[in-house]
Amino acid sequence: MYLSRFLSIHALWVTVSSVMQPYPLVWGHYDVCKTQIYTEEGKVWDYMACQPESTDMTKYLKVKLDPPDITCGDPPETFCAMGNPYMCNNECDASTPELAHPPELMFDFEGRHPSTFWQSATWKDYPKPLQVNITLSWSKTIELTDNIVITFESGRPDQMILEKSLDYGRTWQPYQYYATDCLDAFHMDPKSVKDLSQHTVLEIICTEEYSTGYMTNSKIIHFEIKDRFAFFAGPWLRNMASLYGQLDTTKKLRDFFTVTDLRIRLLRPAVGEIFVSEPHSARYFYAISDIKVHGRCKCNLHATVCVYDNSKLTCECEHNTTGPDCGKCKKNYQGRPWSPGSYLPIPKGTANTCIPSISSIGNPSKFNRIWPNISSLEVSNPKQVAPKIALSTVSSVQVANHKRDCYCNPLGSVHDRCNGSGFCECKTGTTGPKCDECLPGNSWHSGCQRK
Ligand SMILES: [Ca+2]
Repeated sequence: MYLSRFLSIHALWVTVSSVMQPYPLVWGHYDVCKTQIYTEEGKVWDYMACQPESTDMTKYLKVKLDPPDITCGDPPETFCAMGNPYMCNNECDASTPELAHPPELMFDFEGRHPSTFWQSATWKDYPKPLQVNITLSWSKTIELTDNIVITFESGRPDQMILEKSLDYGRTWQPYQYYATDCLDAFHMDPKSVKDLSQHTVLEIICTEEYSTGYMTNSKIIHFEIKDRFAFFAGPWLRNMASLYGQLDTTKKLRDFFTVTDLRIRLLRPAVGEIFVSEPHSARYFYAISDIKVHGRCKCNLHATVCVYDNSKLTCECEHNTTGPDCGKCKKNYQGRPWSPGSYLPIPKGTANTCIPSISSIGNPSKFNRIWPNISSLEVSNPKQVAPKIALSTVSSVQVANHKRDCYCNPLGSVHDRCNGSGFCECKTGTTGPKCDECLPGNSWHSGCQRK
């Protein structure tokens, strides 16, 4: 049975690695969860923080359009070519494969000519707005590791919002606004990601960079993940230790790059003129040839493998953790509270392994096998371990580990490590276990400042 399990994991790796597009500059460590090392006690496991490799996440998503019947071709209609409003004899017909433009063509292999693309119906109901929501769902928390790139086959929309959800689509937050005129469309001053800094990186901006409309050759819209990473890791993302340190201690920053769903809200197509030309609705529609989303399953630094089975992504949890995101300790391994792994110290991080529950330590041979460090530290003869002694043994190890590996947000905490009691000492106006949250009346600018 063990062999077949090994083979299935091995087979999975072969499959996964054959489709992976590595981004070595962005990530590259934390690819091993444990190794065997030799000590005086014999062979024992040495545990490390670990995460799945970054990959193309569009293979694992479900796409939903709203309104559901917004795709062109039912009934068949004609539309104008991109960039040429006078060439209007192109056809969309959902019942003819060569003339159909279904949503899956946003995620197929690109690189061929002509491109394959999804297309909406044209703006026949003008002046009623032509609006489409495209929702991408993973049913799993994922961490974005590279820019989201949307390639339009028509002009880029005049108004669009990219949104994210962290709770499987129940609530949504804007990620970025896009418009030809931010002030007019969203009452926001136009900004570029380059105007942001380490301290304003979480600000939601409206950009006019990607909306210069109808008659241009530019087709691409970015949501700039890498530029945001670069505020911490430098322009070529060389100082990853700095980014990892920040992600470790600042929950809001980590959450910013984490999603379960993305939603592209197309609010107004490219028109390229001040007034929309009503008789020419065949000029106005949305068409998208490609969407790129790179990321990894969020496994809380407790897994390197994420399995796609039955249309569902699940972490293959190590470190005695379990759950789709390795978000809790396995039964009988609740000897201390669950904790995510930590990127620190660089380069191996800290596994924060779940340890056997007190009640399960009554079986000394099991206890010794699973948690050898405790026996080597404290118990000279494991066969004589009584439950009462085991309790104090576990708690002393727990505190020692906690102190050694306990990091605080250096901007919000007096020291960058915990104090002797295992707590971060937060500066005035700052709170949270890592001192990365502001008390009411304060806001975050290089730490919490009074508003
Ligand atoms: Ca395509």
